[in-house]
Amino acid sequence: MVNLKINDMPVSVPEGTTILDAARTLGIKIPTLCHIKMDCLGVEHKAGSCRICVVEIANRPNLAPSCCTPVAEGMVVKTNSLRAISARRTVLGLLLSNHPKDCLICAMNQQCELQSLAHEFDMHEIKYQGAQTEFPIDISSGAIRRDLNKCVMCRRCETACNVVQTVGVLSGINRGFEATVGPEELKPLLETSCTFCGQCVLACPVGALTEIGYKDDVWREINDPTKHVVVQTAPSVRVALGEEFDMPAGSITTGKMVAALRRLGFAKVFDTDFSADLTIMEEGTELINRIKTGKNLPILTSCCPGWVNFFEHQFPELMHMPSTAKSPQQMFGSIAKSYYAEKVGVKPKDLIVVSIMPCLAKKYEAARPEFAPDGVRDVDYVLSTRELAAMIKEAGVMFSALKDEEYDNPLGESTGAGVIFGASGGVLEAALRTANDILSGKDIKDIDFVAIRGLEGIKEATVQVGGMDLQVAVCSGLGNARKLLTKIRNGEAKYHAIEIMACPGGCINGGGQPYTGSNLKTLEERKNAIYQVDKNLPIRKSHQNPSIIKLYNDYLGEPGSQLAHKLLHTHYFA
Ligand code: HC0
Ligand code: SF4
Repeated sequence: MVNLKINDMPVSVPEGTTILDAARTLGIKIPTLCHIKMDCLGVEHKAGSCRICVVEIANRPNLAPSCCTPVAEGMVVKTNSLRAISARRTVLGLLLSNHPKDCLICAMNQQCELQSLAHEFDMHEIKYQGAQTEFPIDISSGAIRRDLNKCVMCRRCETACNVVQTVGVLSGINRGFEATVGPEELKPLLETSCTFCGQCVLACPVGALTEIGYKDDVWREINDPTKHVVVQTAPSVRVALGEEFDMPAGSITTGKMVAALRRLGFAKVFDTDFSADLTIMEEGTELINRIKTGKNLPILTSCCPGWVNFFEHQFPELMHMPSTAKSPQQMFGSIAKSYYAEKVGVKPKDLIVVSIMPCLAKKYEAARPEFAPDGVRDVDYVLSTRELAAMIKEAGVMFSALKDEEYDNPLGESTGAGVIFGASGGVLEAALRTANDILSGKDIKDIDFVAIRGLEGIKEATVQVGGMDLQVAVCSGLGNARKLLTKIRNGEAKYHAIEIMACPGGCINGGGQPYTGSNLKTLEERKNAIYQVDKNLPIRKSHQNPSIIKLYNDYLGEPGSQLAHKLLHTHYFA
């Protein structure tokens, strides 16, 4: 242990502890901006670049950044000396001088860490006035908005992209006044290998990286009497939306969310969990066929669009491995614009499908040309969990006071297998539940594949399915995916099936989820809530979903049929 004094108080902490963490054990908060513990990502970003966290150390001539200065025996630290406070105020003043002042209309209004610091420091004037940088705003991707005029050079996005996701799109570029963080030559994101996972958006403390919003378009469609506007809600939205309304993390808000969506004016409120069940029918059939023939193993799940973008860019030689099944979001769109549109007698162009997703890559996925047969998109608009909360607030709906309501049918009926898609391991568990029943010809009761649950980045297990031992793996976070796929490419690992999700922990930690989720505890609560929803449901296997059975009987025929292939499968691009 190392003994030191902070603000005249003695403290003992393990060697290697930073002054910032040592101070926290004494209940002393040193302000920070660039520092972030992304504990859900297993990374601590301590660049020491913003200098907001500087402290005075006795007998050292310079102030030291506390986030990256380790404690030393006998050290005497002052966190609130006049010198430290003045230096912080100068740094903050300089940052504010070159920062746009449109806080009232910024997407990060009231969630911006720079704004909070200005408030905490009681700053009331911009001392330094001068030129401001003028970078063009990038909205090329339709998913992520990049406004580098707001960048504070904390480089958290760089850590999320390069260290956690290993995509390597973002780095420090330019020099002096033009210095910023972005892709090489400041290319539009669409022209880079960005996956649109949105982990950089979650990491950004200000409004430099935010999502591209579609709320206004959705309001317009809802209020157009010629349009029939339906909505689908992704599995993990229901366990995070409550955080936007000050409910504890892990609150299950399914019924309130459905009620709120009706009050916003959607004609029908449907569930992506329904089409997650449908995905299992198609992907599960592929899994069984590949196991029986021994060909194209391992099968890789393909429902996460960030992950699809990643393998298209980074592992094109493994393109035969991902399932060809569309994601539940896109399956929902295809079925809504065919089966459902026919049922209710609405032309596909007049049926508007809106998705509520925890994910920013879903915005990009919905806009991919292959998902717009005859020029009509299967999914018209994708809103994030945060955007849905904003719509609810804008409409004056008192979310916490709403009484639970049920989804509409037929595209609102789902099983426990559908909802667990929202947490890492859930897609594979759902597929195994179905494959086990089909291969054994039994209704197996023991359906909890706990070995593949949890927030760990890579999980491996041998599972018994249909009397066979299957080697499976689950991985979340693209850095982990890279590790696993490299082993597969080199022939160092053999599996039958692998689930991959781009965001660490799965969709519960998607780039469109409330900003409150960047700590492990919140993610644990969201994950536990997902499995609680599963446990509470009377049907927990996709192939037992009555609406899915009816869809195949009345419309699609068998899983893998010609029509199923046309509507529910896709192809990938190198
Ligand atoms: Fe997911 Fe999905 S589980 S990717 O995380 O598969 O976004 O929640 O909606 O499509 O169902 C996200 C979440 C979905 C899809 C589903 C899958
Ligand atoms: Fe990197 Fe993901 Fe951000 Fe793209 S969205 S820049 S891949 S972290």
